[in-house]
Amino acid sequence: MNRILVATQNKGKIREIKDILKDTDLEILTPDDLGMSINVEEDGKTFLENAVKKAMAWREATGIDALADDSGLEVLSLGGRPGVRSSRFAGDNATDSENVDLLLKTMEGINDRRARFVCEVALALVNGGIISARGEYEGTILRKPVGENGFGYDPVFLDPGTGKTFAQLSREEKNAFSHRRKALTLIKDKLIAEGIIRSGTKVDSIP
Ligand code: ITT
Repeated sequence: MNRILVATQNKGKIREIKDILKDTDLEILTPDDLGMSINVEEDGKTFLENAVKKAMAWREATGIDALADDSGLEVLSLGGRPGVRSSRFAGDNATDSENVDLLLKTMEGINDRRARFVCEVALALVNGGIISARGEYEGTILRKPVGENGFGYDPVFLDPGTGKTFAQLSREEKNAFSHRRKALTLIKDKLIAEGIIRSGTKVDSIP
């Protein structure tokens, strides 16, 4: 295995995943590189179901090992919402800022601001195998957006470790410990353990 398709149409995710996997010997392709776009209905009840569904759909469409990421924000006081609906919280074609605005409005008057990002990554191999891994990262939700970097809910997600929102961190800083970093590091470990990528490929440990 020397090339994989990063099966997402979210440019923010592509930038982060490429950055996190850059220390491996994998050649990374994107849907844009193939001039392809497919619509996969994300009707799963869990991040894992949706990640597997997306990875399998892209593997079938391209014949290439496909890695999909299904992720989102779970707010404790909202019973885990927006959860699997994170990208569509404010409607099917909602922008990041519309989703953030609705989240802040929904949380007006709520003092328990605890939340976590969840990232479930699934790799659908052409040989039929599926490998998956999950990463989580806990923080709190601010009352207004701060910072310009990242994507999605990053401007309102305060990292307790650095005291900054994810949108105030550089991509390298966020990628050093994020939910996505944790999930992808576990995937890399599994691929090496199963002999799917060459040993000697650099594997970073989870901080
Ligand atoms: P693909 O299905 O093509 O991968 P998508 O954006 O629709 O793209 P998801 O269904 O997994 O992907 O939705 C993920 C949403 O969760 C994303 O649009 C953000 O709103 C939010 N999200 C996930 N990871 C995030 C992160 O690291 N920082 C901020 N928001 C994030």
